[in-house]
Amino acid sequence: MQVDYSLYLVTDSTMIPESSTFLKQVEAAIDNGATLVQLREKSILTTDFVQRAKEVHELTLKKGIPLIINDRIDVALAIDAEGVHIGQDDMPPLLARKLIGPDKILGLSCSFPEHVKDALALNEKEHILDYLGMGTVFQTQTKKDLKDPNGSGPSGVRRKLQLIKAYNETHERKMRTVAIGGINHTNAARVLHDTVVEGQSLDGIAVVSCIMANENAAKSTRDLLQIIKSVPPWHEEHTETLSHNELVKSVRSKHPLVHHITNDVVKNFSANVTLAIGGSPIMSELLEEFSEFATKFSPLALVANIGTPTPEQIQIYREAFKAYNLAGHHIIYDPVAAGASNARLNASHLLLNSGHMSVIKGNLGEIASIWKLTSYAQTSKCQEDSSLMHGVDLVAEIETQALLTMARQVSADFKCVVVVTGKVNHIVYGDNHSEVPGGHPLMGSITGSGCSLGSVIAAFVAANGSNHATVTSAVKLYNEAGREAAKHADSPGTFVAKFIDYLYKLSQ
Ligand code: 3NM
Repeated sequence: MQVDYSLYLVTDSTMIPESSTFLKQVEAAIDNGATLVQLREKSILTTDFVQRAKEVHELTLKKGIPLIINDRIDVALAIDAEGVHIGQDDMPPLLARKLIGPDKILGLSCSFPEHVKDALALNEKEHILDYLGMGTVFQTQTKKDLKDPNGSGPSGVRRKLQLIKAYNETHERKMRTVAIGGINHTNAARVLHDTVVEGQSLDGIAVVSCIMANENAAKSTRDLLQIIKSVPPWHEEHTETLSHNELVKSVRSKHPLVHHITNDVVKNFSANVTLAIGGSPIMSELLEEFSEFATKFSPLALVANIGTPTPEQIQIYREAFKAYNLAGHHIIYDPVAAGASNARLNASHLLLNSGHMSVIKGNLGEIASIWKLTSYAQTSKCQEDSSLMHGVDLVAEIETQALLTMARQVSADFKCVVVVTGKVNHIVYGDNHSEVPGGHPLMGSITGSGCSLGSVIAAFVAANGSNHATVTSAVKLYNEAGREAAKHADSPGTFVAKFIDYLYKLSQ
């Protein structure tokens, strides 16, 4: 049976809005695009479970979509449901398969990569499992006894998909996958598109409260389906190729807003850099206004410069990411000193799971730290190289080839342009790679010269879209201004003024 897993409704009768009933919610979902249904009842009498299963089965049969019963194989057999879903602590999959026979659908919850490995190993000998439910992606109130209550984020799903990919490449009968846990309209696109590893993608998303607790379950289902079917703005192909001069010019003519959430020490400088190239800076950490910015202003991009990531700051970034992703605006992520401490790396882990970034910019040490958060980190030999680096500054040179591999893998996992700054800057996006000569040593003696490159990239990306050429152009302009300024200044103070001047002059 070819099953469409794209929008998997898991029911819960404890969260129905007062204006509706359990069956009405399920029917609304089925009529508006749910592609399969799992009946999940945790505290209900067997007689009631069977009755409910029959009622739901009638609805699913009418639409020709499968009904899966959670845990209760006896109920599934009693009503001849199309399949069963089991958890790690339920009936062992091997026995479950024996009981339901070879033709029914069998799914298993997998919270950790080890669960996935075990499930795949089980399928090596004979066909046992059809699909894996991969959770918990984000925190959720719906299920209480979760094995991974904080959620693995998209990065956790990628790790599991790496395993699935290896399996599916060598097996005719593919293991299918859905992600579950805290998925809703604000994050479904990210879950589906940002988790793809080298062509292996999820087959669908599974949701409970997003439909079952919704006052308008029909609309909620339709909206989810629309998200599933469309390409998010950050994945759209950019076919227009503008020259460097055209890209520079368009920043001045479009006058993009660049919202900075950045550290105090660079705010003034970053604002001046933005103004010099024709952008308009906003420095705001007032999370109440982020949604308004995101819906009201365009072109607009956000610079998220991770200064000191306190819990309050993290909350501010997360609110901003939500608002900007939802409105389709670009975010430039600058993981300042990401490898200096575990706390900083954990903050980046959390933040990169909280939103889609269009560009990640950092020096070699920072990008190597971010690489540790990728699904490649466990297996690749780059790990040895990355352990040589930490903090804001690079403490060991690595081969360009290793650097590029790391940058490519960060780009592949986070689906973004990666800028590795240094004596030579590397810009990597998918198969594209460009090298841009660095600025001048005097840039290292003023504060904010690293951070405000983020402002320039943001202005370029807001005006021209996030693609390899646009980001390369921004890096080129910035470093050229540094080199030109140094020709007319031999000390840091004068250099600051000349640098701003040359950003202004070169962007005319
Ligand atoms: N299983 P919602 S999370 C049923 O992690 C279930 O395996 C999970 O509910 C897992 O869509 C979950 O409302 C509940 O967040 C998901």
